[in-house]
Amino acid sequence: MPPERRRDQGAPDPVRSRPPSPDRTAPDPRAQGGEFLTTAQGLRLSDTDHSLKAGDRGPALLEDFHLREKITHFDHERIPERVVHARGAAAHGVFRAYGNAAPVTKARFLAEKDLETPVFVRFSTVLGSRGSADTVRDVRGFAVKFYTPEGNFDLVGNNAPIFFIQDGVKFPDLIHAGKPHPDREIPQAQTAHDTFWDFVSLHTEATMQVIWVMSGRGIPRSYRTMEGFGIHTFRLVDAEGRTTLAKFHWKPLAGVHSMVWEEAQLAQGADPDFHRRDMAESIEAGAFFEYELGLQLLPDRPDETFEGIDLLDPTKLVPEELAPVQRVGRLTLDRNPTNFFAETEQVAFHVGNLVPGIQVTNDPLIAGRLFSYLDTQLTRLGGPNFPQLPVNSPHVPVNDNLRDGMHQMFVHTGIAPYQPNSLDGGGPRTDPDGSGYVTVPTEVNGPKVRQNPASFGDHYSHATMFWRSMTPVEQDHIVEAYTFELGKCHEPAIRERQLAVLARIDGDLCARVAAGLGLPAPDAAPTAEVTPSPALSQVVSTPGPIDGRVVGVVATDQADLAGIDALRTALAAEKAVLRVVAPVGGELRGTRGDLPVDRTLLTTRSIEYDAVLVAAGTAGLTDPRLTVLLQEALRHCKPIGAWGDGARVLADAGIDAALPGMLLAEGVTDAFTADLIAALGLHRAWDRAAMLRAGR
Ligand code: HDE
Repeated sequence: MPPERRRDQGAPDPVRSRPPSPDRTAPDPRAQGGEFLTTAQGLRLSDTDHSLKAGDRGPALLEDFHLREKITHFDHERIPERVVHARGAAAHGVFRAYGNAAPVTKARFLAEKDLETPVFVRFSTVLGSRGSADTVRDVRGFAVKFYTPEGNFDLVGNNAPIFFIQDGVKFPDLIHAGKPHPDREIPQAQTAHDTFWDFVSLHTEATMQVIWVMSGRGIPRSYRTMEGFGIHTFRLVDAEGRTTLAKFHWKPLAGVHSMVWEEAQLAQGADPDFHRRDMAESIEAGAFFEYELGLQLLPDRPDETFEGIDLLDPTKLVPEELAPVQRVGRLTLDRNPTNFFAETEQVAFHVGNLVPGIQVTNDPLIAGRLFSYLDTQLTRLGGPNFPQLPVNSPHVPVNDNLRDGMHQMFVHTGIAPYQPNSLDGGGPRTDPDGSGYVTVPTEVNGPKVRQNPASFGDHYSHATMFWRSMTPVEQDHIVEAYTFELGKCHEPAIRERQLAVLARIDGDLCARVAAGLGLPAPDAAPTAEVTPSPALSQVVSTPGPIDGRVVGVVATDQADLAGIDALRTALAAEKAVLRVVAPVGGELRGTRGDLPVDRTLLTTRSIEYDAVLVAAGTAGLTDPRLTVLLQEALRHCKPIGAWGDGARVLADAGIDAALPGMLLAEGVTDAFTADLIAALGLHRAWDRAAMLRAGR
């Protein structure tokens, strides 16, 4: 027990604006309240629109404490954005353990069946500033804070199982190369520029992470359709102290799906908040984001390798075919933050936030991170007391001997914030034998050196495995991405050097990129013998769920509004959304009721839809913007369809109805709806891509 306050001591009364309530929709007691506008000191204001002046045409007076407080606070509203992962969006949720992880870890949030742990998850891009676009080609952060009964555990991961560097000391080099050029501060939020490719073509341990970002994984369709990874190998500890090495995975229940590059680029302009909006609107509509947490379990052997893969090398993954991902719990994101700044901006993740049963390994990348995350918050959040912010506070009692500092919220009692003490009853005490965190002893020895193990020298074999695990359409996307990015580099030497790197991955990949750049392909370099890992491919052959998918239906006043209504109901049952697109806003006035227009041809763009349909009754509607919308949907391999005479609109826009992924029917029948849902469940009609390229 913490020491009592002495009789002669007082502390500020913990006055709240509102009484606490267990009801989630009730006002947050930490929020401000009261009917009247006040100063920060609680003084009611009678006017906030005029400064205090000497006469109505006279000078403003320094005496105006309200003016000075209001402007001073405003001047300090911004805090430094994150140096990386500045652009992000977050949600609250809950993690429910299946309990099957108990044999390998004593961490309660994993081991106790059906235990529900509150979580806060922040998704992000890495390179862009806070105001940059969501759909840039980049790695995505996938940071999860579990408010467990044993304190906070943070799984600060990415949507990739590997990283660019093997050692934390290289992180500033990587980020300096990826960020905008220091002289003109361009380009924003992208890697398609000289300094990035200069660095990665020289620093070839990045090769696997680079090919991963050049694939569809670099441009996810939604945060709900991407995997997450802890990347590093962790050491799990069971109740008896036995250890198992493990890699953490998040498996999205909605499947793994991406945009195509042209679509991602268009979205950067048409809706820079694309992913953020998708998550907020879906959660608001009850189409929650869901993932399963998976573990790859690997024996904890002295050499820390598995099937020849060095588990301390964060540029290597363990193929799922060799070590299956065992699902140990489900994450549901079901609540939007109340205030972006207080929660999403102020959340502070840290890879060192661990709980009993989970330890780090000697991966040299995590070593750098263990230092960095605490350190960066001192600048970003202005002092060492950021764990006291509501979003960062653990949901268990805290009794540390940390004292004072900027923005101290605790009013500590006692006089002996040190151990050992006798003056505060000896407490707070450590708990070495009970539930306290104990590091399992592991052997370490060796000379003090600045060097890597020899196995870290293999920079290409996993990139080769990745390339050879892709389907042809995924390979096309990778070729296109490298060709785009290198095509934006001005220094010929950089393009040539990167082609030499590609030659080490695969001769065909290299030749195709070289052809696109108009450069000779370097001589084929010997590539590794690899076994492909089909689990790395995203293309599915059976339809998955369509939660959160958006269907645009083009309509006019004469359209079959009843058919649109029926379709909307069928899609809503699958937690998908229908949006009516019309030439002008307002409502469509049909003979049997009205239908609100969600978007006009002026306010929409194809990127908003996973499928586009044209309703019956719209024949004759031609508009260049509609042609662009349909042609883009066509190029991006989205399902396109029409019922009734809507088919004529497709024909007028030059859409070949015989291509794959086309849905035509006389009316909105059950079969038409089922075909649409199945087509959305396959994500894209990828077969169309090759036919379009072949000139059809
Ligand atoms: Fe981070 N990283 N990182 N990182 N990282 C930060 O922490 C850093 C790395 C990741 O939504 C910063 O609070 C170093 C790998 C995510 O708030 C900073 C190194 C992985 C987020 C930092 C790495 C990540 C960050 C910036 C090399 C995937 C966003 C602001 C040793 C496993 C968390 C902050 C959020 C954020 C440093 C490498 C993921 C500066 C030094 C590998 C998801 O501390």
